[in-house]
Amino acid sequence: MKLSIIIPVYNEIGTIAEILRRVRVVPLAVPVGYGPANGSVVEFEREIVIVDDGSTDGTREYLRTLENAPDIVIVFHEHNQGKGAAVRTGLQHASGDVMLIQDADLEYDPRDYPALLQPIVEGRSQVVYGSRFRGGPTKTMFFWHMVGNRFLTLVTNVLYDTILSDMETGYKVFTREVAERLDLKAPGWGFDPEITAQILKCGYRIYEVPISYTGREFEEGKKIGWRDAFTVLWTLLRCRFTR
Ligand SMILES: Nc1nc2c(ncn2[C@@H]2O[C@H](COP(=O)(O)OP(=O)(O)OP(=O)(O)O)[C@@H](O)[C@H]2O)c(=O)[nH]1
Ligand SMILES: [Mg+2]
Repeated sequence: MKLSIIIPVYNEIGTIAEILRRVRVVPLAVPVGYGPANGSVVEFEREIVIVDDGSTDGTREYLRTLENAPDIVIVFHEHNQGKGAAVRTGLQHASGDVMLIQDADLEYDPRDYPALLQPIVEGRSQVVYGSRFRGGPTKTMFFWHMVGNRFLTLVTNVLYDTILSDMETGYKVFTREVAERLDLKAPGWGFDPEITAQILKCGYRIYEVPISYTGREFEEGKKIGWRDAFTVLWTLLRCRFTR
């Protein structure tokens, strides 16, 4: 099986080389402890799909130096369009059986990949989210971000009748079958609610596994702000009440 690791990148010159190093070295052997293949190990081939979203800080020039790497596909957006647009471009260029979204900062840890892939290889789910709120090792960050995350996840649960603990997580993993049913349109921070809404409206149950999380500080480039919560809320409502 092949894993496509989709990395949307916008002005991450401080972290792009390190995240690529981490993504490339992490072992992708997933033990199967369930179902007919119990006892076997599934080895994933890896494909890294990087989408530069119009970076202006040198990230683009750095990525140009990697264009001939055999394990990497790189796509450049002429202008900045937002994370949602970057992921959509990434999905269009991905050839794997399973898709995994990986942010280009260092907040999420690729060592969680085997745990994220396990419910898929065991045939328990087509969609897995890594949750920062299910007891994994996490750096304790901002109180109001936690409140915002919990609130947006609660709204998702009420509107779509589910019990997620972390709708906004960066780690979203799904099969090609799911990817082919998506019709993503939100260019920016509407990405997470839109993909979650479409997955749930298709009738898939999302499997959650605990992941580790090392949030960055605003001085380190953290960009998300409280205004972005309104985009998320609006997207949740729009997707719930329109087709
Ligand atoms: N902020 C931002 N990120 C983008 C954009 N396009 C692609 N990305 C990438 O999407 C990923 C998520 O962005 P982040 O800024 O880390 O978003 P976040 O983790 O929700 O918030 P912060 O870490 O607080 O900034 C990163 O890999 C970005 O480089 C864009 O237009 N804006
Ligand atoms: Mg981030």
